[in-house]
Amino acid sequence: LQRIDLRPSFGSTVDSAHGLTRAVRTLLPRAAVDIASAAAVVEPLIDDVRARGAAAVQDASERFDGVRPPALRVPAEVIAASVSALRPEVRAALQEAIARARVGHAAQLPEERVSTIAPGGTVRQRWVPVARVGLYVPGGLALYPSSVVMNVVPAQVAGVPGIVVTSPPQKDNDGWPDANVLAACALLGVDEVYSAGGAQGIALLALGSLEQSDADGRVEPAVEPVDVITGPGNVFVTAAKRALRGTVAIDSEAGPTEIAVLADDSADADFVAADLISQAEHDPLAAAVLVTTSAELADAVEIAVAARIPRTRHVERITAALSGPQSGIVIVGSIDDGLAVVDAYAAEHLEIQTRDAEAVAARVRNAGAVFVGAFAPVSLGDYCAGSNHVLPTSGTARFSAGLATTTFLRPMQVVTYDRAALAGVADHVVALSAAEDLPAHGEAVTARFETAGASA
Ligand code: HSO
Ligand code: ZN
Repeated sequence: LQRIDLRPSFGSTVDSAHGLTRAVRTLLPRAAVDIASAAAVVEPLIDDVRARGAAAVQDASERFDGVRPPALRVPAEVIAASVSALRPEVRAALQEAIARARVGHAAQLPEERVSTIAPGGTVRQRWVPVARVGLYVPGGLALYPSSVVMNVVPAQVAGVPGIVVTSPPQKDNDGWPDANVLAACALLGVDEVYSAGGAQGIALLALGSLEQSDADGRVEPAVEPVDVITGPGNVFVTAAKRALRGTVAIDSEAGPTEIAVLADDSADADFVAADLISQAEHDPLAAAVLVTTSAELADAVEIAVAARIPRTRHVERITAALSGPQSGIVIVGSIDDGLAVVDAYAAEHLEIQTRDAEAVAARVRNAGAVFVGAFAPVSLGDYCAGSNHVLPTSGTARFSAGLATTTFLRPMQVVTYDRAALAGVADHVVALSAAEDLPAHGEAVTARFETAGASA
């Protein structure tokens, strides 16, 4: 872990009003992925799915995944068999994760409110779920049943009636998606699952497919397009989501995982070390950042990290992530300066391990999610805290949020005015319509008060 001492520059060359965000981006640069060059590859694939539907998806699976799924839609028996094959402790853990996430996400449901604008005139604020969402579950390094939970639960709590999952066919599972992913779908009550990955899987969700029969005369049922697509994927998946945005809504693009820890000298160095390592485990490009007021803690954390790494499994990935330019230990002169640094960094996950941790956490502005105190590690949030683990990366926590029930809800205003309420504001509508040279707008109001057409 590189050491960055910001104490000398704070207040003289940088602070939160003068270049701190830019300085932090330069000192701890996040990895960038080149999506643009994948766009040329995915466009013809999308066009093919648009023209030929399921057959095009199946052809692309054969070409890119090396296996042609027996059918696009995973049969109910295959999904049921995956649940039976699930190890009992994993099944129990998934069920607990689902139950806790349901509680945590129920609190995100916005209230329906009615505002009385004038006597007899109201605006009702409704929150309407989208009809259909598609969740993409990757099949490679980031094959996480827990992510199925984190994507499906908020959609269910929002009241989305149609929830669909697609995931790449696996050669070693007879061309069906990974068995744990199928089992997670079953435990969540999702029964519409497709064996399709990559850009073709995204195109299938966004564009749908008409009923068709394959070369053996087997009928592939129609697939209704979805309204929202969520879930991470490789560069081709991301390029396809970008290309189809507008046809559907998409979630924000997930970069490598990040953890920042804001700690003072009261923090337990071994806890901090374990937490930095836990997220470094995801990816050699993962970022792990400690911001601390204590040089002694920084030393102790480095010793604890060095002691822990050889005792864990993914040594190479972790070593690469912690020694990369995206990771490091930042020394600051005060908790106030530390807060300025973590706000400028805008981490996906931020832990507060300080005295008065709750009071410090309450002052954080930019983070995907905040974990308060010594006993709320990020890995708790990854699985069983009741919070969501799909969170904004790459500094996008400055302006965006993690997956939530509101991702799947749209505010819809419902306007109800009676005759008297309209009469009370008619002159103003007429005046504005005249000012915009749109007199028919005003006439739509005055028509209601002309004696011939007027009703009581
Ligand atoms: N930390 C990851 C989520 C995850 N961790 C899934 C384990 N499984 C991104 O927030
Ligand atoms: Zn994780």
